[in-house]
Amino acid sequence: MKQIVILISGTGSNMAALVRAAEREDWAGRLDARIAAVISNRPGARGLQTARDAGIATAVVDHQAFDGREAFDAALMAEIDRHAPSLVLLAGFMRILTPGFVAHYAGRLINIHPSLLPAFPGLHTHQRALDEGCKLAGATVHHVTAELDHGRILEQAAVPVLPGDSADTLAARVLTQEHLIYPRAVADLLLNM
Ligand code: NHR
Ligand code: GAR
Repeated sequence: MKQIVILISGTGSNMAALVRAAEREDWAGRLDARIAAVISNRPGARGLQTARDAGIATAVVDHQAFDGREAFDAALMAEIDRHAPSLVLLAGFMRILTPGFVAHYAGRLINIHPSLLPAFPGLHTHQRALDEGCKLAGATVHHVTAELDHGRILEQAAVPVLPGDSADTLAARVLTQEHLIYPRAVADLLLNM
């Protein structure tokens, strides 16, 4: 059985969607792997409790306890590699990773980003889409490379921007689609590994 490690920083709703897909009995949409661990860089991340409730091992590697990105990434790598994962999935993970980290997981490091890449890499995507007057927004599942939010695209979903949207209402609409495309993209990847 292939192993997956998921990195989070907050709520972990995408992580929970991936866990549900791995628990599915029916073949359709099933994620054929075991979620070996959920790791957060924030000790207070709500997703840690969600993962524990699902019986999944959790760990915290607090970036604030390290002197610089290289040291943090080295500790994070050590924690991940205990599980010998086939895939490492960023799911609302909020720390930029060093080129060394990305190279170590080349081809097996995946992210979900809340915009229709290549539009709006980086942070505050929903407010930026509203400010530009975008009529469509969405999310992208992509390979992680050293250049932020620039790796090859695996899946995308678009949603309409509606009159009266705030960044929060738009984010919620995008998030419902994230929960569909992330498990699907990972399931497809696993079938071809
Ligand atoms: N690392 C690399 N090398 N490449 C990518 O494509 C990455 C990545 C790390 C995270 C997710 C991401 C996103 O989907 C991601 C993609 C955090 C920041 C950021 O600026 C930007 C993009 C993403 C995640 N983080 C600040 C930092 O200094 C901290 C912000 C905070 O803690 O709230 O690392 O958009
Ligand atoms: C999701 O919308 C995800 O795409 C986004 O944060 C949210 C996390 O929600 N990721 C980023 O903004 C990365 N910079 P979740 O914790 O409930 O999955």
